[in-house]
Amino acid sequence: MSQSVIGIIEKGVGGIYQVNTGDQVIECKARGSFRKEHISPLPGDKVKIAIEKQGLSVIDEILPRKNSIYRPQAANIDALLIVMASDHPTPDMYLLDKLLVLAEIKGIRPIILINKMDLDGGKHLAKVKACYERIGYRVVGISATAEPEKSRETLMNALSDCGTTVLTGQSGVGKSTVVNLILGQEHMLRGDLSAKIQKGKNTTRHAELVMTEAGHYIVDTPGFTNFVNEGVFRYELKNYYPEFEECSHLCKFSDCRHENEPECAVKARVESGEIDQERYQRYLELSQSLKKSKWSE
Ligand SMILES: Nc1nc2c(ncn2[C@@H]2O[C@H](COP(=O)(O)OP(=O)(O)OP(=O)(O)O)[C@@H](O)[C@H]2O)c(=O)[nH]1
Ligand SMILES: [Mg+2]
Ligand SMILES: [Zn+2]
Repeated sequence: MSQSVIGIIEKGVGGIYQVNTGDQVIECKARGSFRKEHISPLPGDKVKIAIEKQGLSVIDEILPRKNSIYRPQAANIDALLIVMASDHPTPDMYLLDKLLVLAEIKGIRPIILINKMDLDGGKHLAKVKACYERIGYRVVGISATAEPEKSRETLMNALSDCGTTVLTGQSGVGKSTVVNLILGQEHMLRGDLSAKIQKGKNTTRHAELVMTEAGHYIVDTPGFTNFVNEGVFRYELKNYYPEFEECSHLCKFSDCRHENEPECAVKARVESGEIDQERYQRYLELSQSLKKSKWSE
């Protein structure tokens, strides 16, 4: 007889899943029929497993998911920590807006983290705050390497009420530095070691949940260049901009896309400066790019 328990998948590589049941981490394989049903367990999934005394334990059931994302592949995400550098690399505001849309679609709370403040004395942070705090987003600034202690404290505060948090953003902005700062020296050493072992292997799609001191999970993601617009249709893109939602009921047409329509309240606010012009321009650009994609309706 096997014993049945509930746990959370922390990692899955090559069909072997590490499931944390609260008092131990158990290696499991997935029940054979998942494949036929085109379901694959993801890190972050809450699962029911059958513990086997001999051989691998088995994931029998995946409990309902709150959400799931594609890059990294993970489920039940509470917060998306969107990391940007003040400089090096040059901030990609278009990517920031796309990631905010992704968070809105998936029902994940976004937090914008500006790192490397030591490089510009906080100028970029001030610019991002001016645009994004006004529309309801949380923006925090740190210098992970220049002021590690202060930065750690800021991060701990920002993440104190977040459950599972995924870090995302361009390559080189400091995501892994931030993860190491949160987790401390021990993880860093382990991380370096496994990075050496993994060298040459493609590990980008394998998310790993790592538990913090506070008992939350944190997930690092290697930087990426091509972004996947997950499930956003062009006609609904506008719904994911909080500043548009505030006034879209004043547009002449109820299905106004705020592009070329007459008597558009959003455009009026862009002209008066109440809505950030540059972010609006990026919205138009994103809408155009969706026209060419499979999400073109
Ligand atoms: N000046 C400065 N450099 C920093 C800061 N934080 C991180 N860095 C440096 O930025 C570089 C990139 O940091 P990583 O943590 O590897 O960046 P990443 O986002 O994980 O990059 P990918 O894994 O490629 O996506 C490293 O050389 C860090 O030492 C900071 O606050 N200030
Ligand atoms: Mg990294
Ligand atoms: Zn409009």
